[in-house]
Amino acid sequence: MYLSKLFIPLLKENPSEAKIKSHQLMLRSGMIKQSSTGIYSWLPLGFKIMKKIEQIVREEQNKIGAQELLMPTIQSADIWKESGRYKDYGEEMLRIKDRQGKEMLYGPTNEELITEIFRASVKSYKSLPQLLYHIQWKFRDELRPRFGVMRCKEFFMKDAYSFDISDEEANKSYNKMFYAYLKTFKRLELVAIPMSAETGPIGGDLSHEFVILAETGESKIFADKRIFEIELKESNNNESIKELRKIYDQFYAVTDDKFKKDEFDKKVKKENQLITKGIEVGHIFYFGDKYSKPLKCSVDLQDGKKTNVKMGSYGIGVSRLVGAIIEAKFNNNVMKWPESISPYDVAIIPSIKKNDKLNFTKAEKIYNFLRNNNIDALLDDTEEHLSAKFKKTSSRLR
Ligand code: 5CA
Repeated sequence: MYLSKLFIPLLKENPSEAKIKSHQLMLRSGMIKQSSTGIYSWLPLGFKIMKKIEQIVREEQNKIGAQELLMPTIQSADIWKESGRYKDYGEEMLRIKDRQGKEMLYGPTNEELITEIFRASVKSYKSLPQLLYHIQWKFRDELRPRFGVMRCKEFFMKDAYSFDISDEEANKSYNKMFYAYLKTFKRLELVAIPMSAETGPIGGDLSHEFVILAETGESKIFADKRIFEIELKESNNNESIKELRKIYDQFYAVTDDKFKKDEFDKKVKKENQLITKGIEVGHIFYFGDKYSKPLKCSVDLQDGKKTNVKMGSYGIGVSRLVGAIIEAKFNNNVMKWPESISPYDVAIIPSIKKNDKLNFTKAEKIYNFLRNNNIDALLDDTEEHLSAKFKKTSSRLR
């Protein structure tokens, strides 16, 4: 891409509504544009980064055998009535009617829809375990959308769902996801700590929030510092992944809704206590038959009996991650992108004088060579002074 052609509507000032760095920088560098409260358009630069994050998330899901599909954003209210959540979800759900007056909604999550898909075809234990996921827009009519893409109404989420025949088998699926999450965040150069958390409207009694440390985070966290030192070892089978989860579970790490001071003081020595703030970038849940029971999603077992499938769901905030990575890594008003998701691989910044095109021609040669070798390059073809160009282009690249 030639810098002069890049569609990148820069803002000179910080918009007054932007209170945190990531929101300010994303607006100012033309990554996003607010369309209405809590709803954003993703402009080329922001979109490119989000797509790279999405791809890393996808690759790590595929590695543990999860299969990608795509469910629609608009869902029928009927299945939500079957599960009982149509009423429970309250005002956060955007409800709509089609021209026939049929009740529809913009999906805030997909437990019901995936269960409906699953129950329609899977009848035997032989088809289990199964892991399915999609990466799709969600809508939640948040009471107080804020901090740009961090808490907005329309956001891009990876949500996966596991189906097993027993709690024991389901625990293996849960652990696999736990591991895939650690790997995903590591590739994004983030230290995301799994923390015991409340399950809220998703339900169940086992859940971990993956939280990265950031002053501007909305989650208050209480942890044993030593959890940050755990080394992520390659784990290729159920046993080694189970061991890894055990290591994490040894250390106290909870969000404020699960925090109990007595327990914290008892389990964690004063010098290891860490009380700080973080951003929730992922959340995994195990809820057994919470959805399969009301939605009558069962399979035949070997002995002829039937059982409701045991399910879990696993979310990653793909669009939130763009803001979260900025929050975790920015320095002096400059966004710092991990190499794995930087918008361009290489920036070519030649010194170009008005009547001397030699440098530019050389730079273009390199640019074309890189492009022909599938290396995404940005060529600064503007005639500004070299030092100004370095500052501008390299901050965009990083
Ligand atoms: N069904 C489950 C798992 S698939 C679920 O919806 N979990 S969740 O509610 O915790 O959302 C998953 C992730 O989406 C969160 O960890 C967070 O990173 C992201 N997320 C949730 N709400 C928002 C929001 N309003 N704006 C941006 N990202 C959000």
